Parts: sequence; structure tokens; C-alpha cells
Amino acid sequence: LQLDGEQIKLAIQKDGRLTEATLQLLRTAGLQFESAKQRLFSVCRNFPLAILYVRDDDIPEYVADGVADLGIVGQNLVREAERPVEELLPLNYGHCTLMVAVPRESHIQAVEQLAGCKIATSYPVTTRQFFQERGINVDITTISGSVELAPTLGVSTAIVDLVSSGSSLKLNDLVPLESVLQSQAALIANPTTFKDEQKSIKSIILNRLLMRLNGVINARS
Ligand code: PRT
Ligand code: ZN
Repeated sequence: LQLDGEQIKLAIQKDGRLTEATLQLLRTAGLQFESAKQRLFSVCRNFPLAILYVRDDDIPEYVADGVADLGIVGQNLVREAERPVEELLPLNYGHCTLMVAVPRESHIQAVEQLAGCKIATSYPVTTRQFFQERGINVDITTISGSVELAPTLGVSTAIVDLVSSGSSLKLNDLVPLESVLQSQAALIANPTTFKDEQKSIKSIILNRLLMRLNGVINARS
């Protein structure tokens, strides 16, 4: 293990929806590394970068802490972070929408009708902000999984959850009311790592990495 000051550390999702596209982006950018599933990290052979494989929920925190200098994670999680991280580059994959949804049978047609109601979500910060901005008073219940089941279980009147194809909503007899946030994967950075000394080795490495990633993203669009 040679995680020294002359390389930067990038945290990515170990095993989930963003993993394959993230590994492909890094490889297309010319980075060479092993990525066997059991690994906790890889060191690039041809670039001063170490890749840490972690749960996506931990990525904003690791980056805020400086455990990792950079991360690749959904903007939906960046907005929930307790401490600020800097968003450097949207990556144009992992697209999804954080949506307010209600049971079809409820006949609720506008978010204003949810005043005084319970809302179940895994995204309490973003949800609270959305309803506050609208001046709608709601009671937010945070649950970590199977949010789509909350109305059926009598836990909440509505949910705020991620949607991509919409088939999960359909399957649970839910209909979308309004979009709270459009999200995609993004490269995030510790707000101070690259600011302290503009000419530091880490800043030089980051700029080279950004050039490579921009090259891939621009070539795709
Ligand atoms: O294990 P780990 O904690 O790392 O992963 P995870 O299970 O918490 O996250 P994961 O892999 O499910 O999602 C990682 C990121 O992918 C999310 O944070 C989003 O940024 C992004 N993403 C894109 C999505 C979806 N699309 C998505 N559809 N995350 C979740 N979903 C859920 C959705 O809520 C629904 O339950 O997938 C289900 C199917 O969605 P539909 O609309 O296609 O039916
Ligand atoms: Zn997760």
C-alpha cells in the first residue's frame, strides 16, 4: 500500500448502480488499474491516483473528512451531505429524479394538498428544503430502504424517492406529483485539499485528471 502525499485518492461506489459506468469512465480516460470485486482499493499503474471502493452513502462524508480527496457519487447524496463538498464536474450518467409521489387511489393532485401530512423519504434534507421553499408544512419521516412501501404500510401519505424508469412507482401503485431534484453522477472534491496551495502536487494531479475526464465526456456528447 503506497497511499502517499504524491497521489490523490478517489472514492467510488464499490458495488451498485454507479459502479460499472464509473469504472468505464476511468478506464476510457486511460487509467489502468485492477478492480477485482473483493478489493478495498486499487492503485493506478500509470497515474498517481488511488481508487477506494466504498458504499455510496459514505462518499460525501469521506470527501468532507479528507479520507478521500475526490469522490464520484450521485448529486442526490451530495445535497444531503452534512458538511460541504465541492462539486467539480457533472458526469452525465446515473441520471434519476427525486420525486414526490402518492398512491394513485389518494387522488392527491398537487403538493399543496400534502400540508400537515407525513412524507417518507431517505432524503430528508432535500425534502425539507423543497417543502420549506413552497411554504408547505409537512412531517418528514426518514427511512433508509423500501420507501415505496411506506404509504401501503400506513407510514406516510406520500413519499419522496428516486425514480429512473418509473416502473418501481407503477409496481407500488404510486403516481409522481412533482420533481424535487434532477440528479446525475458527479465528481466531488474536498473544499480545501486543492485550494491551500494552488501549485501543490495534488492540484497538478487533479488538473490532469480533470483534463482526461473532460476529454471523455466531451467526446461522448
Ligand atoms: O450499496 P450502496 O449503499 O453503495 O448502494 P445503494 O443501494 O444505496 O445505491 P444504488 O446503487 O441503488 O444507487 C446509487 C446511485 O444511483 C443513487 O444514489 C442515484 O444517484 C443513482 N440512481 C440512478 C438511482 C436510480 N437511478 C434508481 N432508479 N438510485 C436508485 N434508484 C432506485 C429507485 O429509487 C427505485 O427504487 O431504483 C429503483 C428502480 O427505479 P425505477 O424508477 O427504474 O423503477
Ligand atoms: Zn447507498
